[in-house]
Amino acid sequence: MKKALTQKFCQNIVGQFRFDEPVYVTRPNMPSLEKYNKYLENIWNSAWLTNNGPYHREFEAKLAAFLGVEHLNLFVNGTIALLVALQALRINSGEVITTPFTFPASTHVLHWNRIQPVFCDIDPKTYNIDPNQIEKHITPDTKAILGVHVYGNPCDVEAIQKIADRHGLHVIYDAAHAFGVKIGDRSILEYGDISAMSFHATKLFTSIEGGALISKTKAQAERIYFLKNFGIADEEIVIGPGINGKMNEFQAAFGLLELELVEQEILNRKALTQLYRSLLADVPGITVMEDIPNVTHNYSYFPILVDPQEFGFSRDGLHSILRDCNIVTRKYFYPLCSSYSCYSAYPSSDLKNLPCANRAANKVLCLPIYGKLNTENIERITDIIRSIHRLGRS
Ligand code: T4K
Repeated sequence: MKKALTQKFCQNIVGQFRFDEPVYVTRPNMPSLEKYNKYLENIWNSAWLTNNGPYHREFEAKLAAFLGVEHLNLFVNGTIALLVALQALRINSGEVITTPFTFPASTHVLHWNRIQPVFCDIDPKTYNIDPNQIEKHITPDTKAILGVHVYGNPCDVEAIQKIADRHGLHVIYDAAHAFGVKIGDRSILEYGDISAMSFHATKLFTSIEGGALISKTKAQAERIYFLKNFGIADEEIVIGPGINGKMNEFQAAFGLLELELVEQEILNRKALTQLYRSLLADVPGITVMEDIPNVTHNYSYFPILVDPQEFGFSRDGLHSILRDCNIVTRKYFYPLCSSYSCYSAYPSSDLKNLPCANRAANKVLCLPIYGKLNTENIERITDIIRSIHRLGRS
């Protein structure tokens, strides 16, 4: 009886609030087609399509200046960039301590480099690898720590570096979510040995597909440059087993145009984040993330945690009713990487080792956020969430 009533009220919510067009978790901030066409014409006329072309060089220089970093290499996507980061540091055996609360790519690149991922629990506030849990996982086979700045929230970079220095380990950051993020005046990309970025279409800043590695030294940057081009140093010298990780001219041109838009995009997302936070503040069972002092955030995601007891519905229940209302939320990052069948047999994948990560994965839901969403959209989405809560408590 209660189930039937709930279903009926659910239908009422859907009937009252459903969006005609899907509201996706994110949308790329498209540049002007007219401007892109000019770039296309130039690419066509020059017939220079890839291999460090003029737009590639221009984008690389402008992006490095924009991000305030010295050594930046563009890549075709973020996954290949991460794969090459490990090769650049000659990490291709042993163990790397990492987080299970991330996109599959962060763990798969370890496997592809013949490294065993060792999963470490996360900090319940930032959802990033918890430095207090790292040292217990260090063994003679440990080569590095791979942290992910999830949702653009910085890892505890100082604590991680201290551990790495104490044990002679490399530090790599997956900064796929962290475009433009700073700690104080310093780019988040300057921490660790190498940081990897993603410019996929779903990212705050996109070059369709794309990525970059930010490294510490000129020598490292040079090695990365060779490795992403099959290891070719010149026509007759191959320095090592490289791969094809090059960004092409079409991506670079898109990236150049996105650079003109990204600051406004961050401002728009910041305003939407603040609105979400204020409108969700009084909804029991919904926890939002707050800004971290001294950090410049990029507001690339809007994750909430759903407490089923207080909210009245589980995260999955909320996800599914929102989907019926044509709102496409995502469970970034459920399931944990440690739960995939390819990794679940590792001792560190035991859920007893990962209580915070497991809790986050079971409760988190990323709500739609992108610059073109407007105030009314956010008000309507939060109205729906409030109505679902009332229904759950009735
Ligand atoms: N490390 C981390 C921490 C990452 O999050 C990622 C990628 C990587 C590494 C690897 O970087 P890349 O190799 O991808 O450069 C998406 C992206 O495919 C993935 O790049 C991203 N993380 C991840 C968080 O999200 P899906 O499977 O959720 O994408 P999809 O196709 O469901 O798209 C989500 C929504 O975005 C759609 O509902 C609508 C919108 N969308 C998507 C595309 C592709 C558009 O509006 N236009 C589009 O072209 O993985």
